[in-house]
Amino acid sequence: MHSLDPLDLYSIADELTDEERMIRESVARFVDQKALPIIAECFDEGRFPTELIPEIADLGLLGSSLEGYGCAGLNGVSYGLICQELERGDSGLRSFVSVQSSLCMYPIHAFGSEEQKETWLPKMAAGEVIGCFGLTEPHGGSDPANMKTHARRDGEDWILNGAKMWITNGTLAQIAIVWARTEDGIQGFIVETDSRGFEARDIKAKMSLRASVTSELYFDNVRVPESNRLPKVKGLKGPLSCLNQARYGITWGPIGAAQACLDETLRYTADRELFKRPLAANQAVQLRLADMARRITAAQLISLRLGRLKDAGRMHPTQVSLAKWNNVRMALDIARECRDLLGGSGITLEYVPIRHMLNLESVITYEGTETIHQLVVGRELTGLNAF
Ligand code: TGC
Ligand code: FAD
Repeated sequence: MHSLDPLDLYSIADELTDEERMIRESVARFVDQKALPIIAECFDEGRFPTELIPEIADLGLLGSSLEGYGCAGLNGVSYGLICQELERGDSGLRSFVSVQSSLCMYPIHAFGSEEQKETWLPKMAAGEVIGCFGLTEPHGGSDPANMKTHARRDGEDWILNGAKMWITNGTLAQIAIVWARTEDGIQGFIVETDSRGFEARDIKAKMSLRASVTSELYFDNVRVPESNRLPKVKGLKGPLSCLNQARYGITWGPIGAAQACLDETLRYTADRELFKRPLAANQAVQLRLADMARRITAAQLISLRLGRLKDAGRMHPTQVSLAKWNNVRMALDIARECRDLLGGSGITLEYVPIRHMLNLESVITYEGTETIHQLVVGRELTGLNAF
């Protein structure tokens, strides 16, 4: 009966190059064989599967779109497909790779000295050094311009004081990219996490992104050498440029989460018989499934177009905002619908929707909340800043 792939109704796969298709397939294989068998248990136990890091690195997924320094130098669409397949497994896996690649390796590559690049990037690509990215502070993440963490010059060093909140990979990391206020504006520092005065504590009792490490960072007179300051950027555009990269990947990731939910729900509603017919044979159910396919297709087309714009050097931050808003909202709504269509079974970790649904509650908040992205689009349309 099927002539189209239900998870790819518009044959997006045909629009990919051979290399892009091969990358997607190799990450999909890794997710199917290595991640899916353990991820529900990791979520239940509230632990990130660190045992997968070496294979993630061997596949070239860390800093995959950077050139040189042991990185794979792939294009933007390939990075998007990597995010999509990882998030088909779990948002925590994609988060790990987003933070390492877009929020830690990217700023070193874009804003670091040659010495910083040579010191850190090859080890980060190999998964031997893990990074975290400290922008958000406890008093309000949406408004990073109101940052309190500060660094003052002391001879050849800087002295860092303050705190960061909700930091992915915080207690796993050997280095933290920390954004701090200085006399000369906001600047970025590579803070080695074994420095005196640095402390990272895990945030417990999370109901979302349970297979991911989320931490608080504290800096109590941490001494950072001038050689660890990122020399090539000043101001909020430094961290916001990193966010453009990560948010771009996040437009793809939730497509994978939504596909996983729809895939399982198609099988479940075909097998389950109620009122003497398969659940999927009801019009009210098919309307819901069709709507999911419609929204996934629209998201796929948006991300592919965005990726091609990125690879042509023409991606605009407002386009990223629209795509992040649309695609995360799409996936969260679909995960909730699928959870419902699975009835009571939908509340267990035996099926994927509730895990994706809970994860996506974080994804819609981090990297700019849904409202922030709506306001970015509003500002573009009207020329009026409503923040
Ligand atoms: P605004 O006054 O508009 O701009 C300040 C400076 O930044 C420049 N800029 C950008 N540069 C690059 N990319 C962008 N997207 C940029 N947006 C603005 C701008 O040109 C200006 O530069 P200059 O040279 O003139 O000084 O900034 P604003 O203060 O009005 O802020 C606007 C707003 C609200 C959009 C921004 O503050 C924002 O995006 N807030 C949300 C913060 C956020 O997304 N935090 C995310 C933290 S990291 C995270 O969540 C990681 S989760 C990781 C995971 O696990 O996957
Ligand atoms: P707030 O900024 O306090 O926002 C609260 C509510 O107010 C939201 O609904 C928001 O949309 C709304 N709001 C804000 N401003 C306006 C306005 N002008 N008009 C209308 N409504 C508004 N940060 C990092 O730096 N590094 C990380 O690695 C990282 N990882 C994270 C991992 C997880 C699991 C989570 C949950 C968060 C992570 N974050 C990270 C932080 C994340 O970026 C912030 O949570 C996010 O930016 C929102 O900040 P906030 O939580 O302080 O909410």
